[in-house]
Amino acid sequence: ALSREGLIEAVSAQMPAKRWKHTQGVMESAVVLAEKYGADPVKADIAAILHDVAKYWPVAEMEAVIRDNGLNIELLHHDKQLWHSEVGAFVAERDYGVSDSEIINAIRWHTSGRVGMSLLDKVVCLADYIEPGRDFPGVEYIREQAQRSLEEGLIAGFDSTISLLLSQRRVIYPLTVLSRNDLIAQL
Ligand code: DGI
Ligand code: FE
Ligand code: FE
Ligand code: FE
Repeated sequence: ALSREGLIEAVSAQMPAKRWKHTQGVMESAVVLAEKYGADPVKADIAAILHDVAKYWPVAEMEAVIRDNGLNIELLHHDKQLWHSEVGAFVAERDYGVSDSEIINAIRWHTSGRVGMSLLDKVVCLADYIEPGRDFPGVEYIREQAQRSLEEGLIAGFDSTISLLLSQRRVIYPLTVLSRNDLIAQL
């Protein structure tokens, strides 16, 4: 496996500067949330470094990796924006030598969430919403809710994503809704 510095070098080289800046923000927020809520900050940091590693892969390459490796084929029927987390989790293990399943899962579920999100899944997914560089409408409310609990923060985050998708008449990936409902059930 690569060292932390090696990972940073390899991942940052795969994306435009603005996406690397976002990733650095997610690293910072993920460590803060991990410390506040009792997750492992070292794992949060590594998952954050890698979470968007596949974000700029050509669509055809993402599709090939999903098909050729028995990943979640269902995703191919949904928005391409959802593919990079599945592909990222796979390449983190295959190409970057990450063997920790908690880290791999946090990468895999960072966009949609899942039913029964782990503590680390929640930290990374919420950090992705609230990192300091984010400035979409409603982000301040999500940051406030994130101070109350991981679940409140994530519900606010998923609600904003679902609202945006509704307003744009886009298809909602069912797992996004199931994740949001499951978080409400956890309150
Ligand atoms: O990769 P990031 O931009 O940092 O953030 P992300 O991994 O949370 O991806 C956000 C994108 O994914 C955004 O364009 C909205 C899209 N997305 C998230 N959930 C759904 C979705 N798109 C559809 N169509 N359906 C979803 O349920
Ligand atoms: Fe992402
Ligand atoms: Fe996200
Ligand atoms: Fe991200």
